Formats: sequence, C-alpha cells, structure tokens
Amino acid sequence: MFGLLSFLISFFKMGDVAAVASPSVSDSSKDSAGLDVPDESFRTSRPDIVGPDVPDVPFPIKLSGPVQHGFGRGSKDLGCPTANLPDDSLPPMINAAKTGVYYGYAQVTPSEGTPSSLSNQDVCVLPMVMSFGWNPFYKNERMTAEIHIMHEFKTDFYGYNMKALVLGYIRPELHYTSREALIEDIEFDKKVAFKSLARPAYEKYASDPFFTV
Ligand code: ADP
Ligand code: RBF
Ligand code: MG
Repeated sequence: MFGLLSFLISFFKMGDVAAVASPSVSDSSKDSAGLDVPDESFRTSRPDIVGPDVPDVPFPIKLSGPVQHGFGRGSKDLGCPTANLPDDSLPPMINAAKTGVYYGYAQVTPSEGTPSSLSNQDVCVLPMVMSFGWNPFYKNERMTAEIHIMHEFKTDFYGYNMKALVLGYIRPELHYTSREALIEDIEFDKKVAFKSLARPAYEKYASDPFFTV
C-alpha cells in the first residue's frame, strides 16, 4: 500500500520529466525580444495533414464581410494576395480561437444589384488559408484576418462580400526574420490546407448552407 502511495507521489512530482518522456514537436521558441520565432526543425519536418479527421470545437467558425484594402503587401512582397476581412467581422474568431494560420473554405460574391467582373469559377466555394493575428513580420498594430483563396482570379474583388468557414488550425503565427522563410512556409501552409481539406468530413463543408448557391 505504502509502496503504491509513494510511487503515486513521485509520479506527480515528476510531471516535468513525464512531459519530456512523451515527445511533442515544438514549432517555435522565443527570441531575445520574447517573440515566437520558428524552429528550424519544425520548418523542415512539418506534417502535411493537420487536425483531427473530423472538425472539432470551436470549428466550424463562420466569418463574413466586404473585402477591405490593406497595405498591398500580400501580392507585392509575398506573391500571395490576401483578401482582408473588416474589423467588425472578426469577433467569431477573436472569441473562439487563438492567433495563427488556419484552413477552410471561402466564397466571394458580388453585392446584389452591382455588375460583377467575376467568372462562374470565381464565385464557387474554394479552399483557403487564413492568417489571423498581428503579422509580426510587418509589426502590425491591428489584428487582421487575411484570406488567401487557392484559385487564380483574373481581377481584384475589393468591396465584394466574402464568406469563410474556418475548419482547422495549422500553426502559430511566427516572427520570421527572413521574407524568404515566410514565403516558403506560406507555400507549405497551402499544401497542408489542400491535403487537410481533402478528408470527407471536411470536404462536405464546401456545400454547407452557409454558402450562397
Ligand atoms: P491588400 O493589402 O489590400 O489586402 P493584397 O496584396 O493582399 O492587398 O491583395 C489582396 C487583394 O487581391 C484581394 O483583396 C483581392 O481583391 C485580390 N486577390 C486576387 N487573387 C486573390 C486570391 N487568390 N486570394 C485572395 N485575394 C486575391
Ligand atoms: N505573417 C507573419 O508575420 N507571421 C506568420 O507566421 C505569417 N503566416 C502567414 C501564413 C499565411 C498562409 C498567409 C497567407 C500569411 C501569413 N502571414 C504571416 C501574413 C503576412 O504577413 C500577410 O499576408 C502580410 O501581412 C500581407 O498582408
Ligand atoms: Mg491582403
């Protein structure tokens, strides 16, 4: 009896050791300013499917609003345009999730009664990656939700309504010191989003009634 009790006491005292014994992949460490910088080992050995096989709480998260102008850096600096959601559309994300990179589906639709420059393919429900947070690389002072839709659009669609169904978390938002590393990781994020969404329980959200038929 005493043997069992002392074993249990020493087991709980060894909480830290037990944590080390069950390995977990670390994705970041702190730099001297306390910012999360990517670990090289994380960058070179990232899984290409993330999240459970069936979306779990707090997903799906629904976001919607007219596409806003940002600083124009996504296309120019990173070769990855991101459609920015308005501030007042962010509470469902702010209230339920931490900052980071997410995957899901998005749909762009013209406002009623306005002529549209978008094709039938452009207004489909399409896979997306979303950066939600402070963009430490650019030292932003405002939180943003920026969506890159994995589709080739022929024109911009500022002012058009965008709906997004966020279905899973990919990684934390990190403080990149090189633009090249950020670009490389964004490319990998797209691959992760595609593969993670290709599971039946995720695919079915592409025809969710939230989207416009
Ligand atoms: P901004 O800082 O104004 O958001 P970006 O350089 O990030 O500028 O470009 C975003 C704009 O590019 C979007 O608002 C949209 O009109 C357009 N765009 C074109 N293709 C895409 C795409 N695949 N995903 C998201 N936005 C796109
Ligand atoms: N910005 C960061 O500072 N850190 C990140 O980890 C980061 N990850 C991103 C991942 C994706 C998929 C996308 C589309 C953008 C990411 N960005 C990140 C945001 C990028 O800095 C942002 O698109 C620019 O601020 C241009 O608006
Ligand atoms: Mg943008």
